[in-house]
Amino acid sequence: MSPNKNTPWSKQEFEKKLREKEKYYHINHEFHLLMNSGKLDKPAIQGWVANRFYYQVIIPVKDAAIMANCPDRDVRRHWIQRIIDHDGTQGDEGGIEAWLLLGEAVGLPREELLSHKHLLPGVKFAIDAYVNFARQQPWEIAASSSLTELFAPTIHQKRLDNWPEYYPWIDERGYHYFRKRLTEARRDVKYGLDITLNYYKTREQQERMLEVLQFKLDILWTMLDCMWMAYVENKPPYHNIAS
Ligand code: AHQ
Repeated sequence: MSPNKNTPWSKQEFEKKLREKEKYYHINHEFHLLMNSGKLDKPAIQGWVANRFYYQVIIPVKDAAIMANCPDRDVRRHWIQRIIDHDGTQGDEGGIEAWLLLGEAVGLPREELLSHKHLLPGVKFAIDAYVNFARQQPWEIAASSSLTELFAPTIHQKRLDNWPEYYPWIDERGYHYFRKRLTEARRDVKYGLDITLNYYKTREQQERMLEVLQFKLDILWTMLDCMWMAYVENKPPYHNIAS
């Protein structure tokens, strides 16, 4: 351990501090605990797929914002792959298309996802906070906020393991997205971690990075808080207001 609170952490210590944030990852949110134990009903699964669609379409916009702020050609050559992974390219329709297939697999037509008619206001606010953060922060800080994906492979694997058993009504063609992310997330994390461990030099900067990661963890957690109110408590915004 570094001797005092002003000494920068070694790269190993810094990475350990980042990974210690895993307990705050949204896999531990009660919405995901219900989901991964088969206790969500169909409207709740559909609501989650529809609301997460806004996150999926915003990710490439967020990554383009990072690239727009990044003057380093080599970094952009790496980072552009994230946009291609979601927007697709000739011969690979990409993650947004795969999520639309997930929508159809849970019984939601493409138009319903594309219209964002199910998007909850609080989910939109949380996700818009992420893309605005990426637009306004130095590219290295915005890039490091993607490191919640340190914990993502487990969450995709859990869905692949649990959903077929608990939600047999879901067409298995919808699972392509989760399989795709298992490898893409691991590749993205390697590069994102390299940028992060090399960019934050002083102890103060390293402590700031832990706050940046907590900000992104808060975004993911808050999204599920909104979905809990709407799909578990059945109390979406204005549920008690006579129309
Ligand atoms: O499907 C996800 C994805 O493409 C990304 C990109 C990355 C980022 O740039 O912030 N984060 C992320 C995540 C995806 N899926 C989430 C999930 O629970 O399925 C996890 C999320 C993340 O951990 O940030």
